Amino acid sequence: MPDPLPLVAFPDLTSRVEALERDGYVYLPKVLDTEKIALLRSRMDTLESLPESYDRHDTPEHHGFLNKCINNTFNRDALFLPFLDWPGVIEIEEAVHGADCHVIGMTAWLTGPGRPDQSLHADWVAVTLPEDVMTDPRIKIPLFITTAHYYLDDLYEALGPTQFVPGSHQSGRRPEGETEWHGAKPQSILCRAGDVVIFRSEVWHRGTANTSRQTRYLLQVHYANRMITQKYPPYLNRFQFDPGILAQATPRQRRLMGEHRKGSYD
Ligand SMILES: O=C(O)CCC(=O)C(=O)O
Ligand SMILES: [Fe+2]
Repeated sequence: MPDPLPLVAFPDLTSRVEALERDGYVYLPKVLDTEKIALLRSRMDTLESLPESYDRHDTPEHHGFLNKCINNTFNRDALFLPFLDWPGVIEIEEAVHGADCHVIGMTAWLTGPGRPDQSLHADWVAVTLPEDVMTDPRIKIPLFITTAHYYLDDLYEALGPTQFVPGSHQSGRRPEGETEWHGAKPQSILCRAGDVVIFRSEVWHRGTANTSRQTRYLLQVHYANRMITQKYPPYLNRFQFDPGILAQATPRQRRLMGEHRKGSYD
């Protein structure tokens, strides 16, 4: 078993942004306190899945293991609204995606005992390029999409941590059935409850098997450059912002949800 992924807490915004660009991920310890973690977990327990929103709620009884995935969480309960622009995270996101960036999705995800390994994947590779082009120092691929993972458990191998393949965001492509990149193998993120890891969509990664007797709780917030639009299902006039939630949203939160200044194509 390879060592866990090195988790370095960089001291300031500049070095955190550099880490995200260079390493493909950045680690932020102790972002949430125990009270907030407990609140989020209990609210995630009670949220009900809406099949039309592409939510998922597989149960151990009917599907072999718990897999509950709730989309648009910011719109389901005001507790989640501040996670559009949580302090410490939003500064990094605005630095890499621009001050006019979007939150393109927010998901509460419970994975119970029996959840199998995911296959190694990249969430999105905007431009596929040959490796020698990727390693040319003149080439710097912008960060188009990143995800902030709010871990709500102390992670250990049996709980099914996320694994990253270090350096794989420099491959210029998605993995094609491979399990390593230039000898680098998937390494587990063994962080503490309340820690956050932000990663580029090009990083080869996977969620791993939950062989414990415990459910893993994860909040995912997906950010993107302004030109990339929100993915809030259901589509074609059926997604509705909750008026009560919208009434509480700050101008920045409204902008993250799509109330941006007019630009090309608007
Ligand atoms: O479950 C995890 O830790 C990672 C999930 C993931 O990468 C995905 O579903 O795209
Ligand atoms: Fe993924």
